[in-house]
Amino acid sequence: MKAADFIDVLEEAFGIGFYAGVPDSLLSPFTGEIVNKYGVSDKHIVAANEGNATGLAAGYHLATGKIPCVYMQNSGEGNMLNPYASLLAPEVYRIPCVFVVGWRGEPGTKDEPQHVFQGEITQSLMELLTIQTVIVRKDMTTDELKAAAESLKQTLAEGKCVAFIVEKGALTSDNPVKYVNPYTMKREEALREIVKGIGEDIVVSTTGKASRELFEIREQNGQPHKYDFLTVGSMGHSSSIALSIALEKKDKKVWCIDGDGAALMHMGAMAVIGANAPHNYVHIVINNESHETVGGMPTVAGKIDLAKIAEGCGYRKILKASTEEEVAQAVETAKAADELTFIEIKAALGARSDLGRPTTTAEENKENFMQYVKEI
Ligand SMILES: Cc1ncc(C[n+]2csc(CCOP(=O)(O)OP(=O)(O)O)c2C)c(N)n1
Repeated sequence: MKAADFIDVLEEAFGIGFYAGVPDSLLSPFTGEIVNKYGVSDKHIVAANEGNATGLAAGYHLATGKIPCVYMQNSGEGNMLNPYASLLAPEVYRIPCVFVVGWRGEPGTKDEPQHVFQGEITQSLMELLTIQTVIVRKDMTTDELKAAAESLKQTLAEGKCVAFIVEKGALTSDNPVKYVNPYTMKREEALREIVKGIGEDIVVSTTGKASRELFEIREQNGQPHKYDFLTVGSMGHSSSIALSIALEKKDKKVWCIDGDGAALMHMGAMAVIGANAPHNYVHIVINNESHETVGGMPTVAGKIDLAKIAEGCGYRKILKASTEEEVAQAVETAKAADELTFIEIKAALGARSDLGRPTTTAEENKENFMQYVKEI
């Protein structure tokens, strides 16, 4: 089904006029059409995390009495669960909302390890939350969707929430959005410079293509993977993982390679890092001002000053880079420093089309890494 038709049906049936969410590659035809229609505006907010999106949806309903729509990858269910269960739920404020959920790891399909369990529990979790669900399958017609939407009208009128769980490939678009930013150095080029400069230090890398590129750079360099903990899921938590490693391994340098979307998703972690201020911790944010991995929808990182936030949180040394030379220089400075350091790297959008995925399992990655951390 065309994503534009899907949006028309939802808007006609439910009167939706506000969207908030975190993008998902599987939903990119849908989010692209929202961008085509509303841009990024007060009718369409790219949220920091799915809980943030759910809060925004609640505010929209309180202000207008109308029904909001929250979109997300199914990995965001955990983030939305708290504001759903303690704010939107009929047992609390009874606030209606339409969730559109990308179904990664759908049982019977092949997907990455971080999506398998979440994929298995996606629908049952919604049911546990008493959110009525409709599965949007690849062969669903617009008339079938209209009938499904019709059957949900009463539920929403009662102030309850509903969810459309979208199968991979079910929504398509003829008008994909091409996202751009003003920077020239690609994330992978920055990563190559980082790897060159850090030697055998410990690395914790973030969710998405940054970890996939890091894995391939190690392969190409003939290096082992034991230095790197690849945070393939749990977006936004790599900086916290790195913090407690740094606190335990005080005589080893620990580098967190983060993304702007991930740093924003759980930005409170930066305050906790700053307050603990381990001298051996370097927090790098590769800021392409977008969720590049899942299609490039902008984050708000282009409109705020991450380096100033780090400074305000108590990071001692703040460095910036936007060319390979500047990255090499910043990495050298951070390696020599004996204090909590933040490096903001401005990067372009885009990645190699032949980029692979880690060939070792998540558990193998953990075991190699733990063995290395134990030895040093
Ligand atoms: C809780 C959660 N929501 C959404 C996603 C889907 N997702 C995977 S990577 C990614 C974008 C990450 O953006 P950023 O940290 O800026 O890194 P970039 O892809 O730009 O390198 C998103 C939204 C996810 N994995 N987890």
